Amino acid sequence: MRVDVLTIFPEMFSGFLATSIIKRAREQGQLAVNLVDIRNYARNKHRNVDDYPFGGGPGMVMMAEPLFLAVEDLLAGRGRERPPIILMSPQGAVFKQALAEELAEQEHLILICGHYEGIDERVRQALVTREISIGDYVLTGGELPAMVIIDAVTRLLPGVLGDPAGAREDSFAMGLLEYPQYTRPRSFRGLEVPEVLLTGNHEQIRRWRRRQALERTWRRRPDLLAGLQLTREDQEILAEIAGQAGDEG
Ligand code: 9D3
Repeated sequence: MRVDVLTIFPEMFSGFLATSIIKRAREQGQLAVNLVDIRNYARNKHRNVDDYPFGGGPGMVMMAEPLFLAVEDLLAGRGRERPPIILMSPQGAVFKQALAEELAEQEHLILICGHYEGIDERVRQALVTREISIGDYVLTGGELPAMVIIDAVTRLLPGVLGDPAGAREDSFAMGLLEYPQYTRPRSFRGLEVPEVLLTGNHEQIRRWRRRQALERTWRRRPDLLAGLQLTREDQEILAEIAGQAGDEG
């Protein structure tokens, strides 16, 4: 996958791109990230890419032209290809695992990181094909959200994670939070590993983990349970959990 990132702060990406799984994906040719400094497409000698809002009001607005020129440059000579042009924006749809999976199927993405108080509306009107937010909190710009998208999408690309089951079998893909995990030693500062995990009884271990995952999800993220197709066994376990929680008062 190729990802073009339009930003006025390309240096923010260097640590991210040079680390761990993202670094390896780039080295293995599964991911190519092209950072485009929007200022390279500014018109004036000060390289301004923002201006005062028509109608007055506080703050500055990111100008349309540098963004149009940058995207046109990226698409020049690439035939009929029309990659998604995604604006990172607090007004976008909230990013979810399902959208990460959808984006991972694309050959090419263009991500635009906004800044200042806003962006000229004509960018949305005539350039952008979708807008994504990463959640309901206020950041200073779209760079961290762009890295979140790249991170979530890259680990879904074929061959990026060693274990092909690993990418899809984790909690959000499965719809449940994860069960507790332990490694050596069995006893740490008086804190013991649950006995069942030491028995070697794989059926009992499977049931214990399923119960833990269900109980955690029920207590912490009941909203996730609502969207799931639960098996008969899951429904029985949940009834047990709800009964015990009722006893606890
Ligand atoms: C002072 C301007 N704000 C008025 C309420 C709007 C605003 C514009 C731009 C607030 C934050 C930002 C910068 N944030 C992003 O560009 C952004 C973002 C975010 O802040 N939270 C979650 N997801 C995203 S995606 C892009």
